[in-house]
Amino acid sequence: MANYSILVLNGPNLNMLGVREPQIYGKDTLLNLEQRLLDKAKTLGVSLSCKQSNSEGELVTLIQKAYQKIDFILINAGAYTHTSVAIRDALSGIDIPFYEIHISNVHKREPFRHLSYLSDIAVGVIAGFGLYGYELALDAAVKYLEQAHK
Ligand code: CA2
Repeated sequence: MANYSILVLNGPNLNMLGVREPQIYGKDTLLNLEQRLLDKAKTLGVSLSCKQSNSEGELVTLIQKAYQKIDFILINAGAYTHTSVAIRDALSGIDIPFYEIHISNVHKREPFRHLSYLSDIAVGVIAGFGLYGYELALDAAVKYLEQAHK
């Protein structure tokens, strides 16, 4: 298998995982989640890097830097999902397949969370599986890449 590179990008406030609102986002910290994903990536034989930023511009820069370096992106853009044309443009400009991830089921929350600027250009969307959604997404990304490069 080729050594695929996968980038996990987390947006604003996700650095607060495990610190506040455990009833919505769970008790696990971002650091724990990233470590679990790194371990899983090792088992799957892929390279993984994890980044988080609270800033829209920095997320755009991180997406741009992935150009021609990263094979797949797993992104939870947090609240920017519902507002950011800039993140959408960055993702559509680099031609890297991505999954949109949400910890909560955004569709059973406030109506403003039902709109996503990313869903229609994503390969897939995962929402409502808690932090396990990232692991599902990592498995699915590897399957996607294997299939695409057959
Ligand atoms: O469900 C998700 O993953 C969201 O992307 C999370 C965003 C929210 O704005 C989206 O509508 C859905 C919010 C992230 C906030 O993360 C926190 C984590 C722990 C404590 C406080 C905030």
